[in-house]
Order: sequence, then C-alpha cells, then structure tokens
Amino acid sequence: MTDVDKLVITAALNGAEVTREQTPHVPILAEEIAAAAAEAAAAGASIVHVHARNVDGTPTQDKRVYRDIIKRITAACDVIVQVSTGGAVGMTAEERGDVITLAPEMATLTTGTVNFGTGVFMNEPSTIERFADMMRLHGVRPEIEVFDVGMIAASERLVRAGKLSAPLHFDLVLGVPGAIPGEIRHLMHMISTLPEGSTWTAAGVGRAQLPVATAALLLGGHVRVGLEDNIYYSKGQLAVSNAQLVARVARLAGELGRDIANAEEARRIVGISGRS
Ligand code: KMH
Ligand code: ZN
Repeated sequence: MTDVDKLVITAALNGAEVTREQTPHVPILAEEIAAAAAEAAAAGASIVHVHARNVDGTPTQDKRVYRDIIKRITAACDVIVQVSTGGAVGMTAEERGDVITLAPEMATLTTGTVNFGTGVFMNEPSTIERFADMMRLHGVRPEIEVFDVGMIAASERLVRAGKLSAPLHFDLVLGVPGAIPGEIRHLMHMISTLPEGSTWTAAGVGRAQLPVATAALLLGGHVRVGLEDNIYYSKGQLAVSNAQLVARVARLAGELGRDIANAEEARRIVGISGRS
C-alpha cells in the first residue's frame, strides 16, 4: 500500500455547539482539548479539527485561545491541527477569520451559505474569498468544508479565479439539519462531482456518522469522526471520548485492509508541504 492509499482519520474534537449538558465528555479547556487530541492521535487520528471555547464553554474565535490550544496540542503529540474558520452560527466573519493569522497547518473553508439547525451558517462570497486570500498569505492549507453539493462547484470557481490552488482537499459533511442528508446516495453524488485529483474526507452527523465513515472507507476516501459531529457511540449510549470513535474507525479499516496514515503521511496526502 502506498502512502496515498492510507487512511487519514480526522477527529473533530469539540465543535462550537456541543454542550456539557449534552455530553460531559466534550473537551472545552485548552488542556482538555490537547489531552483529547493526544488520545485521538494514539487511536489513529492524524488530523484534529478544533474549535476554541471560553472557560464557561461558550464558543469563541479568540486568537489567544487558539494559540494556547495549538501550542498544547503540538507539545502533546504529532498531529495536524486544523482550526475552524466556521466558528459558531451567528459569529461575524471578522471574528471567525482572525485565527488564520496564526498560520496553523490547516483551516476549514466553507464555500457557501447553508441552514444549520435552527440558524444560518453564513458565508458570503466576499468572506470566502477573503479567508482564501488569508490562507494563501499565511501558508495555511484549506480543507474545503462542504455541507451541500453546490459548494463543490463554488470551490472550482475559486480555483478558476486564482483564489484556491488545485488539487483541493474536501471534507464532505452530510447530515446537518438543513443541509445535504446523511445518506450514502448523497455521498456518492458528492464524490461524483469532485474535481479531478481532489482528496476527500467524509463526515456524517449524528446517527449518519458510522454509515458515512464506513462508506468512505470502502470508497477509498478519508474519514472524520468525533464529538463535534456525533456524541453517541451507539443508540442511546454516549461516546466516552473522541478516541473511542476514532478507534472504531481504525478497527474497521484494519478489517478492510486499509493502513492508517500517521501525521507525516497525512501531510503528504492532504497537500501540506514543507512545514515540518
Ligand atoms: N459550527 C458550524 C456553524 C467549521 O468548523 O468550519 C460551522 C463549523 C464548520 O463547525
Ligand atoms: Zn467545526
């Protein structure tokens, strides 16, 4: 198996919206996020997708909090730290984008607006272009976060406009209420519209997490799991950690003969070059 065939597992550790009331296991403080990252990395994750939180658990895009999170994770383990530019529903574009100036290895870039539960995840064309410009300036590898199929075509327009460089790396997110449903037929359709040469990860939300992850494994894609997207291990049973969800994907991959990429291999696979 060559490096490119190996499986990149992303652990979406906490998100912006998951609360301690919903699950006591979601990491909030920087030290908790770093510990969760190290555990997830030991279980097979090579990317951690992180959101910053205030100490009371509310979401923040404060650069100082992200700086602390990145420092602690980097000290704890070798993993790609992918920060969120999505933040939380209702945040301004200005507050969301500031984290890019920290020059993390990777950051999310959503290429369209979508209903997101009871709110609207707003991404105006000017915001998307600005975030893309900032990522290019700071040497940050974008992960194109798509919640519906039109966002894939939007990212191709950004490549044509010189705002993004192909090949792109996508995260296909399925199952957010208001966005593309978490069904395999929709995953197949999304994959069929990806630009030639792209790499892709799939993330199923809620009960779609396990079926979408399994389909991605079979289809040669990469997988994202974690408490941001799904707080349950099985019906009615909370996952006790991000690592538990990662470990299940690693076991499935083992059964299917798919080797797991380490962080260095993952950097090559998703197109991060010359940073470490
Ligand atoms: N919290 C969502 C509104 C991202 O991290 O880039 C957006 C989100 C996507 O989680
Ligand atoms: Zn996120």
